Amino acid sequence: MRNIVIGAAQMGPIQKAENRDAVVLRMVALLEQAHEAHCNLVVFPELALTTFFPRHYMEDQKEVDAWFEVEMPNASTQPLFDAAKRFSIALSFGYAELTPEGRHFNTSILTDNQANIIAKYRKVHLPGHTEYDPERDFQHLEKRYFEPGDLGFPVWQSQNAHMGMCICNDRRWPEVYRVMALQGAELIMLGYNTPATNSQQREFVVARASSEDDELLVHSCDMDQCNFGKATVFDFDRHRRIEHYGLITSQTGVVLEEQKR
Ligand code: CDT
Repeated sequence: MRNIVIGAAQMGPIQKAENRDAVVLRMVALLEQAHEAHCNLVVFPELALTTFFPRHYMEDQKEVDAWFEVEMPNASTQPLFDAAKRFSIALSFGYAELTPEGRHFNTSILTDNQANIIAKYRKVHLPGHTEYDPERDFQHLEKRYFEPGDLGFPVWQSQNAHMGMCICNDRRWPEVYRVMALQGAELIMLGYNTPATNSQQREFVVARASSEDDELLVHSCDMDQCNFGKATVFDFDRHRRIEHYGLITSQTGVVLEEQKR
């Protein structure tokens, strides 16, 4: 049996003033719980190390860049990597990545159980807008601060399973799952960061710094379930009808100018 015990590390709100060291302490506390629960893998949210800064409009690029990591691990995240290695737990978490060439991505990584980074994904589907929108109670400026990921949707072999990653808004696109499934993905790690309603956003943005809302949900996943029925009715490789799927890959229909942006 290929069993992976997975911890979904749901984190409460992170305030603007909360620094990375404080956030990493919260993440390490969740890792300790994961160790108690015998987790093999823990998945943290999108942009896990800071507040969700695309809510805030900034013009000064220096101010923007301060939310980004220029290397990983770094001094602030090293305690997280150390704890993961000590507990032999693989990690996946999201952060804002600034490359040596000055490119900005909304990124997530995967480590092996010795805290070595073995995989990286850069968010492809960036929601929101590029300019300040006075109509909105809360901004969503991912398109301003990031460029679309340039790594596609790769799949990696780790823990005896095929694994892929995507981030938040990517989850709304069936193409994402399909592209990874066609490469044999059995497990997709997906961190997200998205308050559901305006009033929830107001509460999170304005009022609370909530390590008390941090929570670990644990499930033991039998990866062999991915092969369920493969020999018979559910052999999707065999029963596909690609001659009928053209609409998925070709751009069709009416595309309004504003949708192209
Ligand atoms: N973080 C993220 O991708 N959130 C989006 C909501 C954006 S609202 C403009 C989501 O799809 O959940």
